[in-house]
Amino acid sequence: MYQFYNCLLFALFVTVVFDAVTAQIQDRQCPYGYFQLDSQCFKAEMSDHRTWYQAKRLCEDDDGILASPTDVFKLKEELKTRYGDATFWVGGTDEDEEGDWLWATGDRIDSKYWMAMQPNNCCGGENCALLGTAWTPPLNDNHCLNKRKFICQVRALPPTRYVSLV
Ligand SMILES: [Ca+2]
Ligand SMILES: [Ca+2]
Repeated sequence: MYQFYNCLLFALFVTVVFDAVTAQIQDRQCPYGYFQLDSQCFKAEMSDHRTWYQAKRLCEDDDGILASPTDVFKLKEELKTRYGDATFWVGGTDEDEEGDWLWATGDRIDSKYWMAMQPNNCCGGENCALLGTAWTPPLNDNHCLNKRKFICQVRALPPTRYVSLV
């Protein structure tokens, strides 16, 4: 009888640990430090101010891209909730052809995301997209060599279902 209870307790213990570990891994669809929006993962660099080019390279070093969200409004709201009013480099650029704005994914930037009177290619040329959480709509073109906060993006991974306890 004593052994039976020991077995039962052990089985219960294994079940609880297994569930806990599985739940943790299933929730973790984005790499550490990234938050999830739909099937995309984003990370805000709040203290590391960089030029657009440096930011792009740092995101690529992390196997990602400068943020090129499918829904800019949704990303803006999430960033505002998390960090308040701030501006960030995102992955849009018209460097290849003036006025032809593309995300890092190659998709065209929808004109509904630009602030009024933007993009204006001001002041000797602005070829990089800046997202402002206080702006509606949230995008403005800016000079690429300005040093700013930035947002990296990677793809969310499907949840891992198999967990080995040994
Ligand atoms: Ca431009
Ligand atoms: Ca501008």
